[in-house]
Amino acid sequence: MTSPVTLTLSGAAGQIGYALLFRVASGEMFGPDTPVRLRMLEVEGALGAAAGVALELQDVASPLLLDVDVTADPVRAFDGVDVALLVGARPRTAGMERADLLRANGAIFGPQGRAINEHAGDGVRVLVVGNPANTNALITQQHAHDVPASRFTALTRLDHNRAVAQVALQAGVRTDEVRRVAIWGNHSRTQYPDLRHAVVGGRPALEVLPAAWVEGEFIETVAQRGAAIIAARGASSVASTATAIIDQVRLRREGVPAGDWTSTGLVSDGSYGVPEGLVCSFPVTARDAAWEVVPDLHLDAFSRARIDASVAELEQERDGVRALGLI
Ligand code: NAX
Repeated sequence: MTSPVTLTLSGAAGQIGYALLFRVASGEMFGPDTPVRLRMLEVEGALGAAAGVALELQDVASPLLLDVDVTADPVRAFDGVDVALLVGARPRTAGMERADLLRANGAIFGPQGRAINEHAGDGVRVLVVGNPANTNALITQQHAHDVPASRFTALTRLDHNRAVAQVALQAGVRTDEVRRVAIWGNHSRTQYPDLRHAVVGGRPALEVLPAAWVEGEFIETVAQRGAAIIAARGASSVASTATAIIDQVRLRREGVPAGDWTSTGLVSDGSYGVPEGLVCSFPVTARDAAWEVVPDLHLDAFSRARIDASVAELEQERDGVRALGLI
Protein backbone atom coordinates (compact mmCIF):
# COMPACT_ATOMS: atom_id res chain seq x y z
CA MET A 1 0.00 0.00 0.00
CA THR A 2 1.21 3.54 -0.79
CA SER A 3 0.56 6.53 1.48
CA PRO A 4 -3.10 7.49 1.80
CA VAL A 5 -4.76 10.28 -0.16
CA THR A 6 -7.16 12.65 1.60
CA LEU A 7 -10.08 13.27 -0.75
CA THR A 8 -12.76 15.90 -0.08
CA LEU A 9 -15.99 15.80 -2.06
CA SER A 10 -18.47 18.64 -1.77
CA GLY A 11 -22.04 17.79 -2.74
CA ALA A 12 -21.41 14.29 -1.41
CA ALA A 13 -25.12 13.48 -1.00
CA GLY A 14 -25.91 14.50 -4.58
CA GLN A 15 -26.31 12.40 -7.68
CA ILE A 16 -22.73 12.68 -8.90
CA GLY A 17 -21.45 11.93 -5.41
CA TYR A 18 -23.47 8.74 -5.33
CA ALA A 19 -22.17 7.65 -8.73
CA LEU A 20 -18.58 8.49 -7.81
CA LEU A 21 -17.89 7.43 -4.25
CA PHE A 22 -18.29 3.68 -4.68
CA ARG A 23 -15.88 3.77 -7.60
CA VAL A 24 -13.36 5.62 -5.44
CA ALA A 25 -13.84 2.90 -2.81
CA SER A 26 -13.07 0.24 -5.40
CA GLY A 27 -9.80 1.92 -6.37
CA GLU A 28 -10.73 3.35 -9.76
CA MET A 29 -9.55 6.85 -8.95
CA PHE A 30 -6.26 6.33 -7.10
CA GLY A 31 -5.47 2.72 -7.95
CA PRO A 32 -5.84 -0.52 -6.00
CA ASP A 33 -2.91 0.20 -3.65
CA THR A 34 -3.75 3.71 -2.47
CA PRO A 35 -5.95 4.05 0.61
CA VAL A 36 -8.29 7.03 0.85
CA ARG A 37 -9.36 9.21 3.74
CA LEU A 38 -12.72 10.53 2.62
CA ARG A 39 -14.23 13.85 3.69
CA MET A 40 -17.84 14.29 2.60
CA LEU A 41 -18.92 17.95 2.62
CA GLU A 42 -22.61 18.80 2.46
CA VAL A 43 -25.06 21.52 3.46
CA GLU A 44 -26.69 21.05 6.87
CA GLY A 45 -29.98 19.97 5.31
CA ALA A 46 -28.35 17.11 3.41
CA LEU A 47 -26.11 15.79 6.20
CA GLY A 48 -28.58 12.98 6.94
CA ALA A 49 -28.54 11.84 3.33
CA ALA A 50 -24.72 12.09 3.24
CA ALA A 51 -24.51 10.02 6.43
CA GLY A 52 -26.68 7.42 4.68
CA VAL A 53 -24.23 7.27 1.79
CA ALA A 54 -21.42 6.87 4.33
CA LEU A 55 -23.25 3.89 5.85
CA GLU A 56 -23.49 2.31 2.41
CA LEU A 57 -19.80 2.98 1.86
CA GLN A 58 -19.08 1.03 5.07
CA ASP A 59 -21.13 -1.83 3.66
CA VAL A 60 -18.83 -2.10 0.65
CA ALA A 61 -16.13 -3.24 3.12
CA SER A 62 -13.42 -1.72 0.96
CA PRO A 63 -9.90 -2.09 2.37
CA LEU A 64 -9.05 1.20 0.62
CA LEU A 65 -11.41 3.41 2.67
CA LEU A 66 -9.45 4.29 5.80
CA ASP A 67 -12.01 6.63 7.27
CA VAL A 68 -15.06 8.57 6.21
CA ASP A 69 -16.10 11.88 7.74
CA VAL A 70 -19.36 13.69 6.99
CA THR A 71 -19.48 17.40 7.75
CA ALA A 72 -21.03 20.74 6.80
CA ASP A 73 -17.93 22.62 7.95
CA PRO A 74 -15.56 23.50 5.07
CA VAL A 75 -12.66 24.01 7.49
CA ARG A 76 -12.98 20.47 8.81
CA ALA A 77 -13.66 19.08 5.32
CA PHE A 78 -10.57 20.63 3.72
CA ASP A 79 -8.16 20.04 6.61
CA GLY A 80 -5.13 18.34 5.08
CA VAL A 81 -6.92 17.66 1.78
CA ASP A 82 -4.85 16.38 -1.15
CA VAL A 83 -7.58 16.23 -3.81
CA ALA A 84 -10.65 18.47 -3.54
CA LEU A 85 -13.60 17.75 -5.82
CA LEU A 86 -16.03 20.67 -5.68
CA VAL A 87 -19.25 19.23 -7.04
CA GLY A 88 -21.88 20.91 -4.85
CA ALA A 89 -23.14 24.16 -6.39
CA ARG A 90 -26.27 26.27 -6.55
CA PRO A 91 -28.26 25.35 -9.67
CA ARG A 92 -30.25 27.97 -11.55
CA THR A 93 -33.92 27.70 -10.68
CA ALA A 94 -36.94 29.18 -12.46
CA GLY A 95 -37.08 32.96 -12.25
CA MET A 96 -33.56 33.28 -10.88
CA GLU A 97 -31.57 36.20 -12.27
CA ARG A 98 -28.01 35.65 -13.43
CA ALA A 99 -26.65 37.92 -10.71
CA ASP A 100 -28.52 35.89 -8.06
CA LEU A 101 -26.98 32.69 -9.43
CA LEU A 102 -23.48 34.18 -9.36
CA ARG A 103 -24.02 35.56 -5.87
CA ALA A 104 -25.25 32.18 -4.56
CA ASN A 105 -22.25 30.40 -6.04
CA GLY A 106 -19.89 33.09 -4.76
CA ALA A 107 -21.24 32.36 -1.28
CA ILE A 108 -20.28 28.70 -1.75
CA PHE A 109 -16.96 28.86 -3.57
CA GLY A 110 -15.47 31.93 -1.83
CA PRO A 111 -15.54 30.35 1.66
CA GLN A 112 -14.44 26.98 0.24
CA GLY A 113 -11.48 28.70 -1.45
CA ARG A 114 -10.53 30.36 1.83
CA ALA A 115 -10.80 27.08 3.74
CA ILE A 116 -8.58 25.40 1.12
CA ASN A 117 -6.09 28.27 1.38
CA GLU A 118 -5.82 27.97 5.15
CA HIS A 119 -6.15 24.24 5.76
CA ALA A 120 -5.39 22.13 2.66
CA GLY A 121 -2.36 19.87 2.32
CA ASP A 122 0.74 21.35 0.65
CA GLY A 123 0.19 19.59 -2.64
CA VAL A 124 -3.58 20.14 -2.89
CA ARG A 125 -5.29 19.87 -6.29
CA VAL A 126 -8.74 21.30 -6.80
CA LEU A 127 -11.21 20.19 -9.47
CA VAL A 128 -14.42 22.21 -9.79
CA VAL A 129 -17.40 20.39 -11.31
CA GLY A 130 -20.37 22.43 -10.03
CA ASN A 131 -21.65 24.84 -12.65
CA PRO A 132 -20.80 27.39 -13.89
CA ALA A 133 -17.65 25.30 -13.43
CA ASN A 134 -15.04 27.62 -14.97
CA THR A 135 -16.19 30.68 -13.08
CA ASN A 136 -16.73 28.78 -9.84
CA ALA A 137 -13.13 27.57 -10.20
CA LEU A 138 -12.05 31.18 -10.72
CA ILE A 139 -13.87 32.28 -7.56
CA THR A 140 -12.30 29.43 -5.56
CA GLN A 141 -8.82 30.18 -6.85
CA GLN A 142 -9.14 33.89 -6.21
CA HIS A 143 -9.87 33.16 -2.54
CA ALA A 144 -6.86 30.86 -2.20
CA HIS A 145 -3.93 33.11 -3.05
CA ASP A 146 -1.34 31.02 -1.22
CA VAL A 147 -2.07 27.98 -3.39
CA PRO A 148 -0.42 28.05 -6.84
CA ALA A 149 -3.00 28.92 -9.51
CA SER A 150 -1.93 25.88 -11.54
CA ARG A 151 -3.56 23.62 -8.91
CA PHE A 152 -7.10 24.73 -9.83
CA THR A 153 -9.03 23.11 -12.65
CA ALA A 154 -12.59 23.00 -14.00
CA LEU A 155 -13.96 19.78 -15.45
CA THR A 156 -14.15 19.65 -19.25
CA ARG A 157 -13.08 16.01 -19.52
CA LEU A 158 -16.75 15.07 -19.91
CA ASP A 159 -16.95 17.28 -23.01
CA HIS A 160 -13.68 15.72 -24.18
CA ASN A 161 -15.06 12.19 -23.75
CA ARG A 162 -18.27 13.18 -25.54
CA ALA A 163 -16.22 14.53 -28.46
CA VAL A 164 -14.07 11.39 -28.70
CA ALA A 165 -17.17 9.18 -28.66
CA GLN A 166 -18.89 11.19 -31.41
CA VAL A 167 -15.82 11.00 -33.65
CA ALA A 168 -15.51 7.24 -33.10
CA LEU A 169 -19.18 6.75 -33.97
CA GLN A 170 -18.96 8.89 -37.08
CA ALA A 171 -15.73 7.30 -38.33
CA GLY A 172 -16.69 3.75 -37.34
CA VAL A 173 -13.58 3.21 -35.21
CA ARG A 174 -12.97 2.37 -31.57
CA THR A 175 -12.60 5.29 -29.17
CA ASP A 176 -8.95 4.44 -28.49
CA GLU A 177 -8.24 5.10 -32.16
CA VAL A 178 -9.26 8.74 -31.70
CA ARG A 179 -6.52 10.99 -30.40
CA ARG A 180 -5.67 14.67 -29.93
CA VAL A 181 -9.18 15.98 -29.62
CA ALA A 182 -9.31 19.35 -27.83
CA ILE A 183 -11.97 21.24 -25.90
CA TRP A 184 -11.36 24.98 -25.74
CA GLY A 185 -13.13 27.66 -23.73
CA ASN A 186 -16.03 27.46 -21.32
CA HIS A 187 -17.91 24.36 -20.12
CA SER A 188 -21.04 25.75 -21.77
CA ARG A 189 -22.71 25.86 -25.16
CA THR A 190 -20.00 28.21 -26.45
CA GLN A 191 -17.25 25.61 -25.96
CA TYR A 192 -15.18 24.70 -29.02
CA PRO A 193 -14.62 20.96 -29.56
CA ASP A 194 -11.69 21.04 -31.99
CA LEU A 195 -10.69 18.28 -34.42
CA ARG A 196 -8.15 20.36 -36.40
CA HIS A 197 -5.25 18.40 -34.85
CA ALA A 198 -7.09 15.18 -34.12
CA VAL A 199 -5.99 11.79 -35.43
CA VAL A 200 -8.45 9.02 -36.30
CA GLY A 201 -7.11 5.52 -36.89
CA GLY A 202 -3.64 7.01 -37.50
CA ARG A 203 -4.86 9.55 -40.11
CA PRO A 204 -5.65 13.26 -39.74
CA ALA A 205 -9.30 13.59 -38.67
CA LEU A 206 -9.94 16.18 -41.38
CA GLU A 207 -9.03 13.59 -44.04
CA VAL A 208 -11.36 11.01 -42.52
CA LEU A 209 -14.38 13.11 -41.61
CA PRO A 210 -16.45 15.50 -43.76
CA ALA A 211 -15.61 19.15 -43.08
CA ALA A 212 -19.30 20.06 -42.85
CA TRP A 213 -19.78 17.56 -40.02
CA VAL A 214 -16.59 18.65 -38.21
CA GLU A 215 -17.58 22.32 -38.31
CA GLY A 216 -21.31 21.85 -37.81
CA GLU A 217 -23.14 18.85 -36.40
CA PHE A 218 -20.14 17.61 -34.40
CA ILE A 219 -19.69 20.86 -32.50
CA GLU A 220 -23.42 21.22 -31.88
CA THR A 221 -23.79 17.63 -30.68
CA VAL A 222 -20.95 17.92 -28.17
CA ALA A 223 -21.84 21.39 -26.96
CA GLN A 224 -25.55 20.52 -26.54
CA ARG A 225 -25.02 17.04 -25.17
CA GLY A 226 -25.84 17.99 -21.59
CA ALA A 227 -29.20 19.39 -22.72
CA ALA A 228 -29.86 16.30 -24.88
CA ILE A 229 -29.26 14.04 -21.87
CA ILE A 230 -31.65 16.08 -19.74
CA ALA A 231 -34.29 15.97 -22.49
CA ALA A 232 -33.98 12.19 -22.89
CA ARG A 233 -33.40 11.11 -19.30
CA GLY A 234 -35.28 13.78 -17.43
CA ALA A 235 -32.12 14.30 -15.35
CA SER A 236 -28.63 15.64 -15.95
CA SER A 237 -25.51 13.63 -16.76
CA VAL A 238 -24.38 11.77 -13.69
CA ALA A 239 -22.55 8.47 -14.32
CA SER A 240 -20.68 9.89 -17.32
CA THR A 241 -19.64 12.85 -15.18
CA ALA A 242 -18.33 10.49 -12.49
CA THR A 243 -16.28 8.70 -15.16
CA ALA A 244 -14.89 12.01 -16.40
CA ILE A 245 -13.89 13.04 -12.86
CA ILE A 246 -12.09 9.72 -12.38
CA ASP A 247 -10.37 10.06 -15.77
CA GLN A 248 -9.25 13.58 -14.90
CA VAL A 249 -7.74 12.68 -11.52
CA ARG A 250 -6.14 9.50 -12.83
CA LEU A 251 -4.63 11.07 -15.97
CA ARG A 252 -2.99 13.86 -14.00
CA ARG A 253 -1.40 11.40 -11.59
CA GLU A 254 -0.51 8.69 -14.11
CA GLY A 255 0.05 10.79 -17.23
CA VAL A 256 -1.79 11.02 -20.55
CA PRO A 257 -0.91 8.19 -22.98
CA ALA A 258 1.93 9.16 -25.34
CA GLY A 259 0.66 10.87 -28.45
CA ASP A 260 -2.65 11.83 -26.91
CA TRP A 261 -4.13 14.79 -25.01
CA THR A 262 -6.94 15.44 -22.65
CA SER A 263 -8.74 18.72 -21.91
CA THR A 264 -9.23 20.65 -18.72
CA GLY A 265 -10.15 24.12 -17.56
CA LEU A 266 -6.97 25.79 -16.25
CA VAL A 267 -6.07 29.25 -15.02
CA SER A 268 -4.73 30.79 -18.22
CA ASP A 269 -1.08 31.85 -18.29
CA GLY A 270 -1.81 33.78 -21.49
CA SER A 271 -1.37 30.74 -23.76
CA TYR A 272 -3.10 31.05 -27.14
CA GLY A 273 -4.02 34.66 -26.40
CA VAL A 274 -6.48 33.69 -23.64
CA PRO A 275 -6.33 36.54 -21.08
CA GLU A 276 -4.23 35.62 -18.06
CA GLY A 277 -6.22 34.51 -15.03
CA LEU A 278 -9.36 33.29 -16.83
CA VAL A 279 -10.23 29.63 -16.19
CA CYS A 280 -10.40 28.34 -19.75
CA SER A 281 -10.31 24.83 -21.20
CA PHE A 282 -7.17 23.89 -23.13
CA PRO A 283 -5.76 20.69 -24.60
CA VAL A 284 -3.27 19.39 -22.04
CA THR A 285 -0.83 16.64 -21.17
CA ALA A 286 0.44 15.84 -17.69
CA ARG A 287 4.01 15.71 -16.47
CA ASP A 288 5.08 14.97 -12.88
CA ALA A 289 1.41 15.08 -11.85
CA ALA A 290 0.96 18.62 -13.21
CA TRP A 291 -1.00 19.77 -16.25
CA GLU A 292 0.81 21.30 -19.22
CA VAL A 293 -0.96 23.11 -22.04
CA VAL A 294 -0.12 21.52 -25.41
CA PRO A 295 2.16 24.16 -26.98
CA ASP A 296 2.50 25.61 -30.48
CA LEU A 297 -0.75 24.48 -32.08
CA HIS A 298 -1.65 26.38 -35.21
CA LEU A 299 -5.08 27.98 -34.86
CA ASP A 300 -6.75 28.77 -38.16
CA ALA A 301 -9.40 31.50 -38.54
CA PHE A 302 -12.26 29.10 -37.79
CA SER A 303 -10.68 27.90 -34.54
CA ARG A 304 -9.64 31.40 -33.53
CA ALA A 305 -13.17 32.76 -33.93
CA ARG A 306 -14.69 29.88 -31.96
CA ILE A 307 -12.17 30.18 -29.13
CA ASP A 308 -12.55 33.95 -29.00
CA ALA A 309 -16.35 33.63 -28.70
CA SER A 310 -16.11 31.25 -25.76
CA VAL A 311 -13.39 33.34 -24.11
CA ALA A 312 -15.62 36.41 -24.47
CA GLU A 313 -18.30 34.56 -22.50
CA LEU A 314 -15.74 33.68 -19.81
CA GLU A 315 -14.72 37.33 -19.61
CA GLN A 316 -18.37 38.32 -19.16
CA GLU A 317 -18.77 35.81 -16.34
CA ARG A 318 -15.56 37.05 -14.70
CA ASP A 319 -16.70 40.67 -15.03
CA GLY A 320 -20.05 39.66 -13.50
CA VAL A 321 -18.49 38.13 -10.38
CA ARG A 322 -16.05 41.03 -10.15
CA ALA A 323 -18.88 43.58 -10.29
CA LEU A 324 -20.60 41.74 -7.44
CA GLY A 325 -17.42 41.87 -5.37
CA LEU A 326 -17.12 38.07 -5.39
CA ILE A 327 -13.48 38.12 -6.51
P1 NAX B 1 -27.29 17.31 -7.13
O1 NAX B 1 -28.26 18.44 -6.98
O2 NAX B 1 -27.78 15.91 -7.16
O3 NAX B 1 -26.21 17.39 -5.94
C1 NAX B 1 -25.60 18.57 -5.56
C2 NAX B 1 -25.31 18.44 -4.09
O4 NAX B 1 -24.51 19.55 -3.70
C3 NAX B 1 -26.57 18.49 -3.20
O5 NAX B 1 -26.58 17.34 -2.37
C4 NAX B 1 -26.41 19.76 -2.42
O6 NAX B 1 -26.94 19.67 -1.09
C5 NAX B 1 -24.90 19.92 -2.39
N1 NAX B 1 -24.44 21.26 -2.10
C6 NAX B 1 -24.98 22.45 -2.46
N2 NAX B 1 -24.30 23.46 -1.91
C7 NAX B 1 -23.29 22.91 -1.20
C8 NAX B 1 -22.27 23.45 -0.39
N3 NAX B 1 -22.14 24.77 -0.19
N4 NAX B 1 -21.40 22.60 0.20
C9 NAX B 1 -21.53 21.27 0.03
N5 NAX B 1 -22.49 20.69 -0.71
C10 NAX B 1 -23.36 21.51 -1.31
O7 NAX B 1 -26.43 17.66 -8.43
P2 NAX B 1 -25.44 16.71 -9.27
O8 NAX B 1 -26.19 16.04 -10.34
O9 NAX B 1 -24.63 15.90 -8.33
O10 NAX B 1 -24.55 17.84 -9.99
C11 NAX B 1 -23.68 18.66 -9.25
C12 NAX B 1 -23.11 19.78 -10.09
O11 NAX B 1 -22.39 19.28 -11.21
C13 NAX B 1 -24.16 20.73 -10.68
O12 NAX B 1 -23.74 22.07 -10.45
C14 NAX B 1 -24.12 20.41 -12.16
O13 NAX B 1 -24.53 21.53 -12.94
C15 NAX B 1 -22.67 20.08 -12.34
N6 NAX B 1 -22.30 19.33 -13.55
C16 NAX B 1 -21.11 19.64 -14.13
C17 NAX B 1 -20.63 18.93 -15.23
C18 NAX B 1 -19.30 19.25 -15.83
O14 NAX B 1 -18.93 18.60 -16.81
N7 NAX B 1 -18.53 20.23 -15.33
C19 NAX B 1 -21.45 17.88 -15.87
C20 NAX B 1 -22.52 17.31 -14.98
C21 NAX B 1 -23.19 18.30 -14.06
O15 NAX B 1 -24.19 18.95 -14.79
